[in-house]
Amino acid sequence: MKIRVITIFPEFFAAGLGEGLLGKAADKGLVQVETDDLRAYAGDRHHTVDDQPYGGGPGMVMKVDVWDAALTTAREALPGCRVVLLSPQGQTLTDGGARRLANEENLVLCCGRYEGVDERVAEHLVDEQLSIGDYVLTGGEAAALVVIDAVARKLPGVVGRSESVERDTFTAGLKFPQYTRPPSYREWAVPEVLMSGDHGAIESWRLAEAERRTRERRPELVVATLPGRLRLVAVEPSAATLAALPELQRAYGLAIVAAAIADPEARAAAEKAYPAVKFHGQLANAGRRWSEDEWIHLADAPGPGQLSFAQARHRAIEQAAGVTVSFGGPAPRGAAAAAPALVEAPKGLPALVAWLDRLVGR
Ligand code: 9D3
Repeated sequence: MKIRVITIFPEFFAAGLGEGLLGKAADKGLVQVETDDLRAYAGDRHHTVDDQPYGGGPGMVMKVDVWDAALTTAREALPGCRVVLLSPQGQTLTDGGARRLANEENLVLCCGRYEGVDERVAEHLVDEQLSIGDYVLTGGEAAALVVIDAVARKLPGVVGRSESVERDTFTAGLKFPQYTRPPSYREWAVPEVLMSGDHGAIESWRLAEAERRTRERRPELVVATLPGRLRLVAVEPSAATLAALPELQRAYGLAIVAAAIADPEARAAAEKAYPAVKFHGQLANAGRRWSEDEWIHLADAPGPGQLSFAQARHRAIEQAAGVTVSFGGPAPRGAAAAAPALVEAPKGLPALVAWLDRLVGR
Protein backbone atom coordinates (compact mmCIF):
# COMPACT_ATOMS: atom_id res chain seq x y z
CA MET A 1 0.00 0.00 0.00
CA LYS A 2 1.17 3.50 -0.79
CA ILE A 3 0.24 6.35 1.52
CA ARG A 4 0.88 9.92 0.47
CA VAL A 5 0.65 12.54 3.18
CA ILE A 6 0.09 16.13 2.14
CA THR A 7 1.26 18.53 4.86
CA ILE A 8 3.09 21.76 5.51
CA PHE A 9 5.22 19.82 8.04
CA PRO A 10 6.79 16.89 6.16
CA GLU A 11 9.43 16.51 8.90
CA PHE A 12 6.68 15.56 11.35
CA PHE A 13 6.52 12.02 9.96
CA ALA A 14 10.07 10.68 9.61
CA ALA A 15 10.70 9.67 13.23
CA GLY A 16 7.22 8.30 13.84
CA LEU A 17 7.29 6.03 10.82
CA GLY A 18 10.87 4.76 11.05
CA GLU A 19 10.54 2.81 14.31
CA GLY A 20 9.10 -0.53 15.36
CA LEU A 21 6.67 -2.55 13.29
CA LEU A 22 5.92 0.44 11.07
CA GLY A 23 9.61 0.84 10.26
CA LYS A 24 9.88 -2.89 9.54
CA ALA A 25 6.79 -2.75 7.34
CA ALA A 26 8.38 0.07 5.36
CA ASP A 27 11.66 -1.88 5.05
CA LYS A 28 9.72 -4.88 3.75
CA GLY A 29 7.91 -2.67 1.27
CA LEU A 30 4.50 -3.57 2.73
CA VAL A 31 3.67 0.08 3.16
CA GLN A 32 5.31 3.04 1.48
CA VAL A 33 4.67 6.40 3.06
CA GLU A 34 5.67 9.52 1.18
CA THR A 35 5.17 13.09 2.27
CA ASP A 36 4.30 15.92 -0.06
CA ASP A 37 4.92 19.53 0.97
CA LEU A 38 1.74 21.53 0.44
CA ARG A 39 3.76 24.74 0.07
CA ALA A 40 5.15 23.43 -3.22
CA TYR A 41 1.68 24.03 -4.70
CA ALA A 42 1.37 27.65 -3.59
CA GLY A 43 1.70 29.83 -6.66
CA ASP A 44 3.15 32.96 -5.09
CA ARG A 45 6.65 33.95 -4.08
CA HIS A 46 5.91 33.52 -0.37
CA HIS A 47 4.37 30.04 -0.75
CA THR A 48 1.16 31.19 0.88
CA VAL A 49 -1.17 28.34 1.79
CA ASP A 50 -3.70 30.24 3.94
CA ASP A 51 -5.77 33.40 3.98
CA GLN A 52 -8.27 35.29 6.15
CA PRO A 53 -11.74 33.80 6.59
CA TYR A 54 -14.66 35.33 4.73
CA GLY A 55 -17.12 36.74 7.25
CA GLY A 56 -14.33 37.54 9.66
CA GLY A 57 -13.16 35.74 12.75
CA PRO A 58 -9.82 34.76 14.18
CA GLY A 59 -7.12 32.79 12.45
CA MET A 60 -6.48 31.71 8.93
CA VAL A 61 -8.06 29.24 6.51
CA MET A 62 -6.18 26.98 4.11
CA LYS A 63 -6.75 27.87 0.47
CA VAL A 64 -8.83 25.70 -1.86
CA ASP A 65 -6.70 26.40 -4.95
CA VAL A 66 -3.51 25.21 -3.25
CA TRP A 67 -5.21 22.00 -2.09
CA ASP A 68 -6.67 21.50 -5.57
CA ALA A 69 -3.21 21.66 -7.14
CA ALA A 70 -1.76 19.27 -4.57
CA LEU A 71 -4.60 16.78 -4.96
CA THR A 72 -4.53 16.89 -8.75
CA THR A 73 -0.89 15.87 -8.57
CA ALA A 74 -1.66 13.21 -5.94
CA ARG A 75 -4.44 11.63 -8.01
CA GLU A 76 -2.09 11.53 -11.01
CA ALA A 77 0.69 9.94 -8.96
CA LEU A 78 -1.62 7.39 -7.31
CA PRO A 79 -4.45 6.55 -9.72
CA GLY A 80 -7.57 5.27 -7.97
CA CYS A 81 -6.36 6.49 -4.58
CA ARG A 82 -8.75 7.22 -1.73
CA VAL A 83 -8.36 10.78 -0.50
CA VAL A 84 -8.96 11.44 3.19
CA LEU A 85 -9.02 14.83 4.88
CA LEU A 86 -8.09 14.66 8.56
CA SER A 87 -10.59 16.94 10.20
CA PRO A 88 -12.45 17.38 13.50
CA GLN A 89 -15.56 17.41 11.29
CA GLY A 90 -15.04 13.84 10.10
CA GLN A 91 -16.45 10.54 11.27
CA THR A 92 -14.39 9.09 14.10
CA LEU A 93 -11.85 6.49 13.05
CA THR A 94 -12.71 3.01 14.34
CA ASP A 95 -10.91 -0.29 14.11
CA GLY A 96 -13.37 -1.30 11.39
CA GLY A 97 -12.62 1.95 9.57
CA ALA A 98 -8.91 1.17 9.67
CA ARG A 99 -9.60 -2.27 8.18
CA ARG A 100 -11.71 -0.70 5.43
CA LEU A 101 -8.91 1.72 4.51
CA ALA A 102 -6.37 -1.12 4.58
CA ASN A 103 -8.23 -2.64 1.65
CA GLU A 104 -7.40 0.37 -0.51
CA GLU A 105 -4.54 0.17 -2.97
CA ASN A 106 -3.42 3.73 -2.31
CA LEU A 107 -4.28 6.34 0.27
CA VAL A 108 -3.81 10.12 0.36
CA LEU A 109 -3.98 11.80 3.75
CA CYS A 110 -4.53 15.56 3.83
CA CYS A 111 -3.41 17.41 6.94
CA GLY A 112 -4.97 20.76 7.76
CA ARG A 113 -3.48 23.48 9.93
CA TYR A 114 -4.61 26.88 11.19
CA GLU A 115 -8.30 27.29 11.96
CA GLY A 116 -9.23 24.88 9.23
CA VAL A 117 -9.48 24.25 5.54
CA ASP A 118 -11.73 26.01 3.00
CA GLU A 119 -14.97 24.02 3.07
CA ARG A 120 -14.79 23.49 -0.71
CA VAL A 121 -11.87 21.12 -0.17
CA ALA A 122 -14.01 18.86 2.02
CA GLU A 123 -16.98 19.25 -0.30
CA HIS A 124 -15.41 18.78 -3.73
CA LEU A 125 -11.83 17.56 -3.53
CA VAL A 126 -11.69 14.70 -1.03
CA ASP A 127 -13.50 11.36 -0.73
CA GLU A 128 -14.07 11.51 3.01
CA GLN A 129 -13.13 13.26 6.25
CA LEU A 130 -11.82 11.45 9.30
CA SER A 131 -11.39 12.54 12.89
CA ILE A 132 -9.50 10.46 15.45
CA GLY A 133 -11.62 11.46 18.42
CA ASP A 134 -13.25 14.25 20.37
CA TYR A 135 -10.31 16.36 21.45
CA VAL A 136 -8.67 19.32 19.77
CA LEU A 137 -5.32 18.90 18.04
CA THR A 138 -3.17 21.64 16.56
CA GLY A 139 -3.47 20.10 13.11
CA GLY A 140 -4.07 16.95 11.13
CA GLU A 141 -0.50 15.62 11.25
CA ALA A 142 -0.76 13.75 14.56
CA ALA A 143 -4.09 12.34 13.38
CA ALA A 144 -2.53 11.19 10.11
CA LEU A 145 0.15 9.30 12.06
CA VAL A 146 -2.57 7.56 14.04
CA VAL A 147 -4.43 6.60 10.86
CA ILE A 148 -1.25 5.29 9.26
CA ASP A 149 -0.46 3.20 12.33
CA ALA A 150 -3.97 1.74 12.63
CA VAL A 151 -4.24 1.03 8.89
CA ALA A 152 -0.73 -0.39 8.44
CA ARG A 153 -1.15 -2.99 11.17
CA LYS A 154 -4.15 -4.38 9.29
CA LEU A 155 -1.98 -5.11 6.25
CA PRO A 156 -0.93 -8.74 5.86
CA GLY A 157 2.59 -9.30 7.18
CA VAL A 158 2.90 -6.13 9.24
CA VAL A 159 1.94 -7.70 12.57
CA GLY A 160 3.54 -11.13 13.02
CA ARG A 161 0.71 -13.52 13.76
CA SER A 162 -2.44 -12.64 11.88
CA GLU A 163 -4.58 -13.91 14.78
CA SER A 164 -3.32 -11.15 16.99
CA VAL A 165 -4.70 -8.66 14.50
CA GLU A 166 -8.06 -10.43 14.46
CA ARG A 167 -8.17 -10.78 18.23
CA ASP A 168 -7.50 -7.12 18.72
CA THR A 169 -10.69 -6.00 17.06
CA PHE A 170 -12.14 -3.38 19.27
CA THR A 171 -15.61 -4.83 19.06
CA ALA A 172 -14.27 -7.66 21.18
CA GLY A 173 -14.07 -5.60 24.34
CA LEU A 174 -11.07 -5.23 26.58
CA LYS A 175 -8.32 -7.82 26.97
CA PHE A 176 -7.35 -9.69 30.10
CA PRO A 177 -4.28 -8.37 31.97
CA GLN A 178 -0.83 -9.79 31.19
CA TYR A 179 2.13 -10.38 33.51
CA THR A 180 5.70 -11.56 33.18
CA ARG A 181 8.53 -12.34 35.62
CA PRO A 182 9.26 -11.73 38.41
CA PRO A 183 6.26 -13.41 40.10
CA SER A 184 6.44 -10.92 42.94
CA TYR A 185 7.84 -7.42 42.67
CA ARG A 186 7.80 -5.20 45.77
CA GLU A 187 4.46 -6.21 47.26
CA TRP A 188 2.81 -6.71 43.85
CA ALA A 189 2.13 -10.37 43.12
CA VAL A 190 1.11 -11.99 39.84
CA PRO A 191 -2.33 -13.68 40.22
CA GLU A 192 -1.76 -17.26 41.45
CA VAL A 193 -3.93 -18.90 38.82
CA LEU A 194 -1.65 -17.75 35.97
CA MET A 195 1.25 -19.73 37.46
CA SER A 196 -0.85 -22.82 38.26
CA GLY A 197 -0.35 -24.55 34.93
CA ASP A 198 -4.09 -25.32 34.88
CA HIS A 199 -4.98 -24.16 31.39
CA GLY A 200 -8.71 -24.49 31.94
CA ALA A 201 -8.57 -22.38 35.08
CA ILE A 202 -6.35 -19.80 33.36
CA GLU A 203 -8.77 -19.54 30.45
CA SER A 204 -11.77 -19.10 32.78
CA TRP A 205 -9.96 -16.48 34.82
CA ARG A 206 -8.98 -14.51 31.74
CA LEU A 207 -12.50 -14.67 30.34
CA ALA A 208 -14.01 -13.46 33.61
CA GLU A 209 -11.40 -10.73 34.04
CA ALA A 210 -11.85 -9.42 30.49
CA GLU A 211 -15.61 -9.38 31.00
CA ARG A 212 -15.33 -7.60 34.34
CA ARG A 213 -12.96 -4.95 33.00
CA THR A 214 -15.05 -4.30 29.92
CA ARG A 215 -18.19 -3.83 32.01
CA GLU A 216 -16.42 -1.64 34.53
CA ARG A 217 -14.22 0.51 32.30
CA ARG A 218 -15.93 0.51 28.90
CA PRO A 219 -19.60 -0.34 29.37
CA GLU A 220 -20.37 1.50 26.15
CA LEU A 221 -18.48 -1.19 24.22
CA VAL A 222 -20.87 -3.79 25.54
CA VAL A 223 -23.86 -1.62 24.85
CA ALA A 224 -22.86 -0.27 21.47
CA THR A 225 -21.61 -3.32 19.67
CA LEU A 226 -23.97 -6.07 20.61
CA PRO A 227 -27.63 -5.56 19.77
CA GLY A 228 -27.16 -4.88 16.07
CA ARG A 229 -25.65 -8.33 15.71
CA LEU A 230 -28.03 -10.15 17.95
CA ARG A 231 -30.55 -12.54 16.53
CA LEU A 232 -33.28 -13.75 18.77
CA VAL A 233 -35.05 -17.04 18.30
CA ALA A 234 -38.12 -17.83 20.37
CA VAL A 235 -38.77 -21.55 20.58
CA GLU A 236 -42.49 -22.39 20.65
CA PRO A 237 -43.32 -18.92 21.97
CA SER A 238 -46.49 -18.18 23.89
CA ALA A 239 -48.94 -15.72 22.30
CA ALA A 240 -47.64 -12.95 24.56
CA THR A 241 -43.99 -13.63 23.68
CA LEU A 242 -44.83 -13.77 20.00
CA ALA A 243 -46.66 -10.46 20.17
CA ALA A 244 -43.68 -8.89 21.91
CA LEU A 245 -41.06 -9.92 19.34
CA PRO A 246 -41.41 -6.97 16.91
CA GLU A 247 -41.38 -4.56 19.85
CA LEU A 248 -38.27 -6.25 21.28
CA GLN A 249 -36.56 -5.94 17.92
CA ARG A 250 -37.20 -2.20 17.83
CA ALA A 251 -36.50 -1.53 21.48
CA TYR A 252 -33.17 -3.36 21.54
CA GLY A 253 -32.04 -2.93 17.93
CA LEU A 254 -31.88 -6.66 17.32
CA ALA A 255 -30.68 -7.73 13.89
CA ILE A 256 -33.18 -10.56 13.45
CA VAL A 257 -36.04 -11.95 15.48
CA ALA A 258 -37.30 -15.39 14.67
CA ALA A 259 -39.63 -17.99 16.09
CA ALA A 260 -39.80 -21.73 15.79
CA ILE A 261 -43.35 -23.11 15.73
CA ALA A 262 -43.75 -26.78 14.85
CA ASP A 263 -47.52 -26.78 14.28
CA PRO A 264 -48.10 -25.74 10.63
CA GLU A 265 -51.44 -24.04 11.26
CA ALA A 266 -50.21 -22.02 14.21
CA ARG A 267 -47.11 -21.08 12.23
CA ALA A 268 -49.13 -19.91 9.22
CA ALA A 269 -51.32 -17.74 11.45
CA ALA A 270 -48.29 -16.25 13.18
CA GLU A 271 -46.59 -15.54 9.85
CA LYS A 272 -49.63 -13.53 8.78
CA ALA A 273 -49.84 -11.61 12.03
CA TYR A 274 -46.11 -10.81 12.36
CA PRO A 275 -44.52 -10.23 8.95
CA ALA A 276 -41.29 -8.85 10.49
CA VAL A 277 -40.60 -12.11 12.33
CA LYS A 278 -38.89 -15.01 10.57
CA PHE A 279 -40.56 -18.33 11.18
CA HIS A 280 -39.19 -21.83 11.20
CA GLY A 281 -40.92 -25.17 11.60
CA GLN A 282 -38.21 -26.43 13.86
CA LEU A 283 -34.90 -25.09 14.92
CA ALA A 284 -32.99 -27.89 13.27
CA ASN A 285 -33.63 -25.98 10.05
CA ALA A 286 -32.65 -22.69 11.58
CA GLY A 287 -29.50 -24.29 12.92
CA ARG A 288 -28.50 -25.51 9.50
CA ARG A 289 -29.40 -22.25 7.93
CA TRP A 290 -27.31 -20.25 10.36
CA SER A 291 -24.63 -22.84 10.81
CA GLU A 292 -21.85 -20.25 11.04
CA ASP A 293 -23.55 -18.49 13.90
CA GLU A 294 -22.76 -18.75 17.52
CA TRP A 295 -25.71 -20.09 19.46
CA ILE A 296 -26.11 -19.06 23.03
CA HIS A 297 -28.67 -20.73 25.17
CA LEU A 298 -29.08 -19.09 28.52
CA ALA A 299 -29.59 -20.34 32.02
CA ASP A 300 -30.41 -18.35 35.14
CA ALA A 301 -28.40 -20.71 37.32
CA PRO A 302 -25.81 -22.37 35.10
CA GLY A 303 -24.88 -25.98 35.74
CA PRO A 304 -21.69 -27.70 34.55
CA GLY A 305 -20.89 -26.67 30.99
CA GLN A 306 -23.66 -24.09 30.92
CA LEU A 307 -23.41 -20.37 30.36
CA SER A 308 -24.37 -17.76 32.90
CA PHE A 309 -25.75 -14.44 31.71
CA ALA A 310 -22.35 -12.81 32.22
CA GLN A 311 -20.49 -15.53 30.35
CA ALA A 312 -23.02 -15.52 27.57
CA ARG A 313 -22.67 -11.80 27.18
CA HIS A 314 -18.92 -12.09 27.09
CA ARG A 315 -19.16 -14.78 24.43
CA ALA A 316 -21.46 -12.49 22.50
CA ILE A 317 -19.03 -9.61 22.75
CA GLU A 318 -16.23 -11.82 21.52
CA GLN A 319 -18.14 -12.84 18.45
CA ALA A 320 -17.50 -10.67 15.44
CA ALA A 321 -20.05 -12.69 13.46
CA GLY A 322 -23.74 -13.06 14.17
CA VAL A 323 -24.95 -14.16 17.54
CA THR A 324 -28.14 -16.08 17.98
CA VAL A 325 -29.76 -16.14 21.34
CA SER A 326 -32.30 -18.88 21.58
CA PHE A 327 -34.69 -19.01 24.49
CA GLY A 328 -37.93 -20.41 25.72
CA GLY A 329 -37.72 -24.07 24.74
CA PRO A 330 -35.59 -27.15 24.36
CA ALA A 331 -32.13 -26.79 22.89
CA PRO A 332 -32.38 -26.49 19.09
CA ARG A 333 -31.03 -29.62 17.39
CA GLY A 334 -29.12 -27.93 14.62
CA ALA A 335 -27.36 -25.66 17.03
CA ALA A 336 -26.02 -28.35 19.32
CA ALA A 337 -22.85 -28.94 17.32
CA ALA A 338 -22.17 -25.24 16.91
CA ALA A 339 -22.39 -24.44 20.60
CA PRO A 340 -20.91 -26.98 22.99
CA ALA A 341 -22.11 -24.92 25.94
CA LEU A 342 -25.75 -25.06 24.91
CA VAL A 343 -28.03 -25.19 27.92
CA GLU A 344 -31.69 -25.00 28.87
CA ALA A 345 -33.10 -21.52 28.50
CA PRO A 346 -35.02 -19.53 31.07
CA LYS A 347 -38.68 -19.68 30.13
CA GLY A 348 -40.83 -16.73 29.28
CA LEU A 349 -40.70 -13.09 28.35
CA PRO A 350 -39.69 -11.56 31.70
CA ALA A 351 -36.44 -13.52 31.79
CA LEU A 352 -35.63 -12.46 28.26
CA VAL A 353 -36.43 -8.80 28.86
CA ALA A 354 -34.32 -8.87 32.00
CA TRP A 355 -31.46 -10.32 30.02
CA LEU A 356 -31.76 -7.75 27.24
CA ASP A 357 -31.90 -4.95 29.79
CA ARG A 358 -28.70 -6.15 31.37
CA LEU A 359 -27.19 -6.50 27.95
CA VAL A 360 -27.77 -2.88 27.00
CA GLY A 361 -27.08 -1.59 30.50
CA ARG A 362 -30.59 -0.40 31.35
C1 9D3 B 1 -9.72 26.48 16.74
C2 9D3 B 1 -10.33 25.99 15.50
N1 9D3 B 1 -11.50 25.16 15.76
C3 9D3 B 1 -12.68 26.02 15.74
C4 9D3 B 1 -13.94 25.35 15.90
C5 9D3 B 1 -11.63 24.15 14.71
C6 9D3 B 1 -10.42 23.34 14.55
C7 9D3 B 1 -9.78 23.28 13.32
C8 9D3 B 1 -8.66 22.49 13.17
C9 9D3 B 1 -9.92 22.62 15.60
C10 9D3 B 1 -8.79 21.83 15.44
C11 9D3 B 1 -8.15 21.79 14.24
C12 9D3 B 1 -6.97 20.95 14.06
N2 9D3 B 1 -7.34 19.54 14.16
C13 9D3 B 1 -7.31 18.73 13.12
O1 9D3 B 1 -6.96 19.12 12.04
C14 9D3 B 1 -7.76 17.37 13.31
C15 9D3 B 1 -8.30 16.68 14.44
C16 9D3 B 1 -8.58 17.11 15.77
O2 9D3 B 1 -8.37 18.26 16.18
N3 9D3 B 1 -9.12 16.20 16.64
C17 9D3 B 1 -9.39 14.92 16.28
N4 9D3 B 1 -9.15 14.48 15.06
C18 9D3 B 1 -8.62 15.36 14.16
S1 9D3 B 1 -8.27 14.99 12.58
C19 9D3 B 1 -7.71 16.49 12.24
